[in-house]
Amino acid sequence: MKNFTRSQEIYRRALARIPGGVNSPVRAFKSVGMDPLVMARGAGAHLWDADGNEYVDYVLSWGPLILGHAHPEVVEAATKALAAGSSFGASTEREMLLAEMIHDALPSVEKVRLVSSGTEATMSALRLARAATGRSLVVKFEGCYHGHVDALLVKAGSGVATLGIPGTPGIPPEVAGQTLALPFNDADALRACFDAHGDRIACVIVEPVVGNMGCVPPLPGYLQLMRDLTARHGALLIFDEVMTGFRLAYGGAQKLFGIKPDLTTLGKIIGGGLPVGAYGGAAELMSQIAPEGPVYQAGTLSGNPAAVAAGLATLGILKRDPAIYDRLEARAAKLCEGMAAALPVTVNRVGSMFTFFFQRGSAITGWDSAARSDTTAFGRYYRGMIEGGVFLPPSQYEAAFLSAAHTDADVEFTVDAARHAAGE
Ligand code: HOZ
Repeated sequence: MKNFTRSQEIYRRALARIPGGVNSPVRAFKSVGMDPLVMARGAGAHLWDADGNEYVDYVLSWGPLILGHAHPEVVEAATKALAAGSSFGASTEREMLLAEMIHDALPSVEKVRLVSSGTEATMSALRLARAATGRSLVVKFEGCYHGHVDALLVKAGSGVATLGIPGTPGIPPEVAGQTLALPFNDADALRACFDAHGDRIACVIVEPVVGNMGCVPPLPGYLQLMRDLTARHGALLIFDEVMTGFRLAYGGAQKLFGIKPDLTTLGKIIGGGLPVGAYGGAAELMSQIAPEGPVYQAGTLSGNPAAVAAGLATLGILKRDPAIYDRLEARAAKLCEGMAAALPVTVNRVGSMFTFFFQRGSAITGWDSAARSDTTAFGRYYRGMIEGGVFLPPSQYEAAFLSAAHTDADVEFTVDAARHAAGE
């Protein structure tokens, strides 16, 4: 049995000063019947907790670490930047370079504003969509999560779904009332929504491949329907690519599915493991953002030198070695095949993003089907995987990730651990 004494000591002490002892609810491990693990160090695909236990890591900081922990080039870029001054409250050349790299990868993003988190990105994109259309209603999808933005916590996935938090305390009903939450992948519901409210909808915001109810891909034609309906009714289409951007392909989900959204939100990988978010779209639209236009949005640490340097280094490596995506695809496929054979699960996977849903039979296409999973069995398996040295998202309703640092040996180790966890 692993020893978690130090993790537990730190957690107990944290409980007195930090709500729930954690700085983000998804770190709580509540739904898997464990106390939170406290992490100490990461290298490549591996992670060590405060007691020195080693894990193969499939959380990867919830997605940013596509190159694994502490990639030498990323570390060097960030530390050099930091040594030259941690923040100036004024522009740096790197911000312009990152904006150019993002445009180069996602041509729909002609202009981009850097912020410090995915939440800031989606909040700002929403404000811009409302200002540009002069409308208030926002359409989102049940089980999608776009950060802790007031209007977007309605029927949200991720920690909200994992912890079974009902409603949205602290959010005025007038605000939540401006959000229409539809079942994902339900074309009829989307059509009916536009028939009823089309001229009042400012935007549709979607994770083009959902990660926050577990990994759920769009059904064929569904994103195109979104594109057609928003265009026809004068609403904006926002792709929340905080998770999928530079993860599913260098050009994100929009490249993979050939859909051009009006606005894109980014985060995670573009910061290389440091705090960065971004939102962008057509130049004309983005020109409405202050100081070019009247839509106000600002940030003391926006475009932070060390974070942007880490992001530039990460994107630079992905760009010069596009075969990384082929290797991720092949290794993730191998892992998922092995896990499907070892466990009573349905596996959803797109590229290096995947979830093992503890149920078999019908396809998992949205929140209702994801929520049919056996979370008790998931918890049992989860604890077995931790014991076996594998760190996965501590929730049935999250996506796991693979990095370029994972090896075939890591994959085999993981499948073996799953066989043991399943009681073979
Ligand atoms: N999108 C991440 C999990 N689904 C967010 C991580 C967090 O909330 O801390």
